[in-house]
Amino acid sequence: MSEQIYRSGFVSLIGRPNVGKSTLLNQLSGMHLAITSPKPQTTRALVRAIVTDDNSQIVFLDTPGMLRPKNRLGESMKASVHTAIREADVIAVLVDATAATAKQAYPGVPQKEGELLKLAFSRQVPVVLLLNKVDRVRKEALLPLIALYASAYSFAAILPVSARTGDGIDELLDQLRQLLPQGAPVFPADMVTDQTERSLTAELIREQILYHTEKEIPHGTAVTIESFEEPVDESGERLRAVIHAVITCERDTHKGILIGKGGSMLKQIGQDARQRIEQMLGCPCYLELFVKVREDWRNRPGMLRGLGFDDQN
Ligand SMILES: Nc1nc2c(ncn2[C@@H]2O[C@H](COP(=O)(O)OP(=O)(O)OP(=O)(O)O)[C@@H](O)[C@H]2O)c(=O)[nH]1
Ligand SMILES: [Mg+2]
Repeated sequence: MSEQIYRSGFVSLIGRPNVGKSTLLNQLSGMHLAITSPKPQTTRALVRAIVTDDNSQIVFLDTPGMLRPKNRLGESMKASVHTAIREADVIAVLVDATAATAKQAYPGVPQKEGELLKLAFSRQVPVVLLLNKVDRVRKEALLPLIALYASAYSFAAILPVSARTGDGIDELLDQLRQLLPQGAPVFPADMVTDQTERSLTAELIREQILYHTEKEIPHGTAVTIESFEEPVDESGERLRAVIHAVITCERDTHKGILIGKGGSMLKQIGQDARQRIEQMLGCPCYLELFVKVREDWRNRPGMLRGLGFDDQN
C-alpha cells in the first residue's frame, strides 16, 4: 500500500460581487460562517473556513466582491482581496453562470472579469474557474461559456458548481486536494474558522439589516458589539448570552428607517438575528440593539479602525 501524502494550503475565493463566494464558503464548511444576501457587497472582510480530513487541510478564504472603491471602506475591502490573492496556494475565481449565459452571444470575457483574472494569474499558483449557480442554467448553455474561458486562460480546472445545492462540490474538493502543496496541517484539526463568536454575532445582525432594508441603508451600516456577557452555571456551562450591539448608520433619516414605526423594524431585525445567534452559540440569547448616526463613517479612519477594518493588508 502506498503511503498517503498529506496536503495543506490556502484557497482564495475571489469574484465580482454577488457571484456566490460566501454561499460557497458555507457549503464547503457545512456551517454559516459568512453572511450572504441577494444584495451585492455583502462581505466586507476576509472570512476563513478550515476544512480538515485525514489527507488534507484546506483553508478557504472568502473575500469581498471586487469593485472599484468609492470610499475608505471600499479601499479596505479591495486590500483584503489582494491579501487573499497573496496568501493563496490556489485561487478559485467564481463567475455567476446565470448572468453569463443570459447574454445571447459570448463576445468575450467581460472586462471586469478580465481584470480580476489578470490579477489572479499574476501569481504563479494554479487558478481554478468555478461557474457557479448551475442549478439555474441549462447544461447546453454552459458549454460555450467553458469554451470561451478555456480558450482565453490556462486554468488548472474549470468546474460547474452550485454553491446553493452542493452540486459539484465533491469534485471541487477532489480537484483542490490534487492542486495543493504537500505539507502538514497549519491549524488544529478541530478548528473550523478564524471568526470569533463576537464577530459572527455582529455579522449575523448585519445580515438581517441586509434582508430588511433597501438601497443605501445596508451598505452605509456597520454593526459593533458593545458588550457580550456569558453567565455560566456551577459546572462552567454557558447559561445564556447577553449582548448589546450598536448599529451605526450615516444619516438621521436612515436611523428613522432602521428603527421603524414604534420600533417595529429594529424589533424585526433583532428577532431574526437573535434566532440565528442562538443557533450559532447553542444557548439562549438576550439581544439589545441601539442605532447611532456617524456621518460618512465609511471615510473616517478612526471609525473604520474601531470596526476592525484596518488590518486587512
Ligand atoms: N441559484 C443559486 N443562487 C446562488 C448560488 N450561490 C449563491 N447564490 C445566491 O446569490 C446571492 C449572492 O450570494 P453571496 O454568497 O452573498 O455572494 P457573494 O459573492 O459572497 O457576494 P459579495 O459578498 O457581495 O461579494 C444570494 O442570494 C445567494 O443565495 C447558487 O449556486 N445558486
Ligand atoms: Mg460574500
